[in-house]
Amino acid sequence: MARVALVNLASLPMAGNEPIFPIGVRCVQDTLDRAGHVTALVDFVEAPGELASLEWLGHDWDVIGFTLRNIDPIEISCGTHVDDYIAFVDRVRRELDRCGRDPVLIGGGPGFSLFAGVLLDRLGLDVGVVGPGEQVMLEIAGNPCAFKGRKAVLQGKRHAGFLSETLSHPTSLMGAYTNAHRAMIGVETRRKTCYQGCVYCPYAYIDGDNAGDLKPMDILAAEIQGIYDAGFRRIFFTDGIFNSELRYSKQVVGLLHELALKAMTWSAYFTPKPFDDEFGDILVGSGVEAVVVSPDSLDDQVMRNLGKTFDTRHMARFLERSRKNELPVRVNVVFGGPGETRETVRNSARFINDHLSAEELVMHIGYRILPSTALSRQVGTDEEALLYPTYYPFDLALFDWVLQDLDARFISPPLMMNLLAGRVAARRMATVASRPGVTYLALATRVEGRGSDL
Ligand code: B12
Ligand code: SF4
Repeated sequence: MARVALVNLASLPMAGNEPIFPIGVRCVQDTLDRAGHVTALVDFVEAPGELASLEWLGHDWDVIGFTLRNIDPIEISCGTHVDDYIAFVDRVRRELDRCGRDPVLIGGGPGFSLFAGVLLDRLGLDVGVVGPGEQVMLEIAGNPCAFKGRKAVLQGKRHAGFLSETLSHPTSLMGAYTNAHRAMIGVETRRKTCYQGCVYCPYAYIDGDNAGDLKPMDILAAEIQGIYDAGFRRIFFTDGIFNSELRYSKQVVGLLHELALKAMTWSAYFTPKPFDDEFGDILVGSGVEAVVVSPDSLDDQVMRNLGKTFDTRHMARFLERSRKNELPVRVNVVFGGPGETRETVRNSARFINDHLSAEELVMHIGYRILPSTALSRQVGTDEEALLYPTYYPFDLALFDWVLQDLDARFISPPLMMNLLAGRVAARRMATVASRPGVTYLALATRVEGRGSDL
């Protein structure tokens, strides 16, 4: 039996961070608890005082695990969370040294997984875990000494308990997060890597080989009921694509109808294909808050370049179906992908102007390049170089083109602020040449004045 502290670094007060319920690290904790280990989850939303006091370090932990959800802040122009993580873990290490303690230090979580190699080193950890953490953490807790000083990145493994164990969360942690304005909690329905291959997307890498496990309906029902009873009224299903397997997605939506939880709403990332009439019908009255799709461009060539397996015809059909059923829709568009030109911006803007209302468009400029993606291979950059926000090369005139081409109804004050912040951030970034003819924008250095106060 080991003593394991799990620290939710996503709950640190950081510029551009809005902590959300830490479901990933809760999965890990739940598995360790079931195996009889003694655990504590240190969360600074639940217990803000623990940040200054570090009282939790007063116990003799065998293992301390840090979960890093996001590397990038919500508004990417705010910079990066990396410096804050480094400063905090340094502080923890100094305190451990002072007390003469030397537990095994582990890193994990989706953001960590992306940069496991470089973060293992910069945070000074013993082991880093890529992908699902339950099984590796069981191995580590089973024999902590064997992992001390290992300096290795381990690949997460399939966790069979996903199919049989109902995840229920501690009341005080749930209470801390239901207090947030319109609090939303993540719910996992599947452990399955996305079948599409978008060039910028690292999900297949982060999720690892998850064997395609689909959570049984009775377990899902119990989890959703528990969340509801704790006071949450908004769910986000965390799948890469919620409706990639229509049959199963229909069962999940059917379950929500059956549960009929008053005022409960939900959302997820959807794809316009597969999306049939029956699915459109079943979504009606299920509490779906927004059917979020990410064509990212609405120019067929750029969509192909991005690796999308659908085109503007599918988008038009999806919108038609949604209108028929009066479903609320959100369409994510990111200008500045591979092959974006003056003409392709015009094409996307034309589709947007013809098909969308102002509140249906969510728009950004610039593709943040992440490691282990086709985009990172295209520009020839490695994990280390990408740690600080780094963008696929795009023409800075994009900001003007978008403003010229979109109808006035899309140009709201928040959008203008967003574009302005993006433009300022882009100007602040260095233009880096990666290989002949390829340059990209990178926030390449430590952000001034940040990361020292945690
Ligand atoms: C669902 C999701 C969302 C939902 C979250 C809904 C909710 N309330 O939970 C929404 C849409 C709101 C969202 C928003 C954002 N997201 Co998001 N999101 C995801 C997604 C698709 C799934 C995350 C998830 O919950 N998975 C299910 C849980 C159970 O798995 P998990 O957290 O990975 O945990 C497992 C392992 O990581 C590991 N593990 C976790 N902790 C630990 C600890 C230790 C010690 C160990 C060993 C292992 C371990 O074990 C767990 C169980 O197997 C991921 C992509 C992905 N495929 O992971 C992006 C992802 C996490 N998001 C990302 C980002 C950037 C964001 C935003 C900042 C985007 C933005 N600019 O607004 C915001 C930030 C939100 C916030 N306030 O923090 C990035 C983070 C990396 C980065 N670039 O910084 C990801 C990886 C996507 C990407 N682009 O690469 N997101
Ligand atoms: S569809 Fe979504 S989850 Fe799948 S590869 Fe593309 S961006 Fe990633």
